Amino acid sequence: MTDKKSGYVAIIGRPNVGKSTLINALIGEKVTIVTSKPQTTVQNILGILNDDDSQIILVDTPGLVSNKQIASQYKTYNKSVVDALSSSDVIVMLSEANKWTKTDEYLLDQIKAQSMPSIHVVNKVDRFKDKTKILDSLKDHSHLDIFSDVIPVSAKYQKNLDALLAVIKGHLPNKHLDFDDKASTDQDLHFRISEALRERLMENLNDELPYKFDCVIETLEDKEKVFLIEMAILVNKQAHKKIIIGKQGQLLKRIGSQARAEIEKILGRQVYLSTYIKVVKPGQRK
Ligand SMILES: Nc1nc2c(ncn2[C@@H]2O[C@H](COP(=O)(O)OP(=O)(O)OP(=O)(O)O)[C@@H](O)[C@H]2O)c(=O)[nH]1
Ligand SMILES: [Mg+2]
Repeated sequence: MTDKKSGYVAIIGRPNVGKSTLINALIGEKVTIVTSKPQTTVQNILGILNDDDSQIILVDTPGLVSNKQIASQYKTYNKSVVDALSSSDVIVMLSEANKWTKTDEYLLDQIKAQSMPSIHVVNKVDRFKDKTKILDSLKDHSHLDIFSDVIPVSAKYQKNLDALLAVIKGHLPNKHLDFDDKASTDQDLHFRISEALRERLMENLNDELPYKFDCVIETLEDKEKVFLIEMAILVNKQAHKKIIIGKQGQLLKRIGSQARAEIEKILGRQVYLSTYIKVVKPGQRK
């Protein structure tokens, strides 16, 4: 295989700024889940973008949280971000248009500690009519000097993404490819399927519940024309089971049919999905 421009690009930012949306938009395929709730991504996920002269490996990371008294769960999230930073060729820091927080400051400190090229992407510009004001407001931040470029985009509406790709490519070295040039992600199908169900559960549940379950594939049978899939949703409490099932089973039915549609897109085939809920003590979860 001949050398191409290739390398790892860590996409980092606060929870909910649109990191996963950006990766899916750049790749043109949904490789990582997106919800309206913070802390959707819980581990690093690779999205791989191949074209004639490059292989860009985008590293989706959990949203970074800066609070010192963070729960142990968030510590592992932050560790994933640090891992991604230290093993990347380029850093892309995502922030939200017209919103700069203490966590963004904290992220800057993390980036300053690294020596690789970094790009600041300002996302969700579609929310504001006057685009010039967005960049003007950033000029107040002296941090701008650590970035090679500042690029306003809308990941959701796919605006200005070509400009971002051109800048990323400009920073990548020539090397042998780490992945097949047809690959779009490093995740196996089982993981992607369980993530699809987790996404639909998170989006449909309120309050604390979006974070209190696991999704497990019990069976997956390839019947040539269709896939038969049975999945378990593991919860700690009977009360959570009741909420997820909903009145007359309506909520679970809706989640199941949304998840089925997502899984059909991943597998490219018709899917029969059945889901059930299992109450297990936390220690008994796999
Ligand atoms: N208006 C607008 N909304 C966006 C844009 N990009 C992402 N969103 C929305 O922002 C929310 C969070 O998007 P995600 O891609 O899950 O954000 P994330 O940074 O990966 O979040 P975590 O994984 O929780 O850290 C979703 O509701 C997206 O639809 C954008 O460009 N414009
Ligand atoms: Mg995410």
